[in-house]
Amino acid sequence: SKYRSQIVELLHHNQHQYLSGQKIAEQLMISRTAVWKTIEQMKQQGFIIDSIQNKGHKLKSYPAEWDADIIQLVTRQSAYFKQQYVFKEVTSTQAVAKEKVLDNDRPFIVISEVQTAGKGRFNRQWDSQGDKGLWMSLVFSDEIPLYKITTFNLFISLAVARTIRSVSGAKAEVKWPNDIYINDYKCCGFLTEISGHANAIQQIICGIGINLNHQQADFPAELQHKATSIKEMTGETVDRYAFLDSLLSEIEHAYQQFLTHDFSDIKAEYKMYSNIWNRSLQYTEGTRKVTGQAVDILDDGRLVVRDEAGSIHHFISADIEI
Ligand code: BTX
Repeated sequence: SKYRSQIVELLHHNQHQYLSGQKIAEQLMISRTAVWKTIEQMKQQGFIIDSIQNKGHKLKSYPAEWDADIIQLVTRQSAYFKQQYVFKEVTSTQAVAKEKVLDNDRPFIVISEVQTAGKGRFNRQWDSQGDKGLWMSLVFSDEIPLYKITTFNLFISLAVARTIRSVSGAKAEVKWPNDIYINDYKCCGFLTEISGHANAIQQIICGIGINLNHQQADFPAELQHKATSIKEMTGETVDRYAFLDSLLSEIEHAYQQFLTHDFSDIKAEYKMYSNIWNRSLQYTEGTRKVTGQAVDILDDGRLVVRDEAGSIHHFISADIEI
């Protein structure tokens, strides 16, 4: 129904009270039958709406699947992202975003319920089942000098960790350069790709996968011992729309910081959120393998590791075995 998004909005903003069909009809200047039909249809789509005769309708909960109208209400608050594409199923939101970048030079968001071929770094697979997590690609569109890009992931990962902590209370930690862990289990990964020319970056396409409401048994066997979700760690179901809302505002804030500040300005906080200090870990970058302890992060984002023999190594984006 073409009134759906308006009715969703009215119910969304009046969740503490019943709205009569008459009132909705008057506000939208449509018939009461149209209101009733739309609400019936929404119920079939998974909205829980309490409808009481002579009182009206009250929204109790949202559909388990991502709903484009609600996402639009959330993203409308965004000062930066002005467009969003919501899908039930795609191969990968990152692939879709890269296609859309070709004829869209404004910032936008791609979200999908399911990804049939979710990608990690180096073409690894990202497990992205429906109704469990947030699988999203964000396209940032500004001219950015090349030298800055090595710190982008650090700003964004801090934003994701802050969001998880504030929404759920779980002690999310960043694993340099682009994962989020809770209690040494991975709950989020992201993947940053860029387009531009020799002097500047024009678009950043950042794919983020966050495990929200999986139970441990939902993960495939090979992830059982390394993956987790926020719900698994806190015992509480994450409201995906509230999470998305907070995440977008943290990310926008972090992105503005990234544009106007240096990594050195957030380095102390980043280091406090980081889970790699004071432990011996294995670092792999290309064919280079080093076992040692991380000792610092440089202002350009590179990680400094001291190996067991005492030699110092610098990494730009190593894989770290936890
Ligand atoms: P990564 O290469 O650091 O991590 C991939 C590795 O993480 C896999 O090899 C596997 O061991 C493990 N893994 C796979 N799925 C999960 C999961 N759901 N939870 C925890 N661990 C897992 C990290 O790559 C970047 C991932 C980005 C995913 C987003 S989702 C939206 C966007 N679209 C897309 O195709 N990718 C990005």
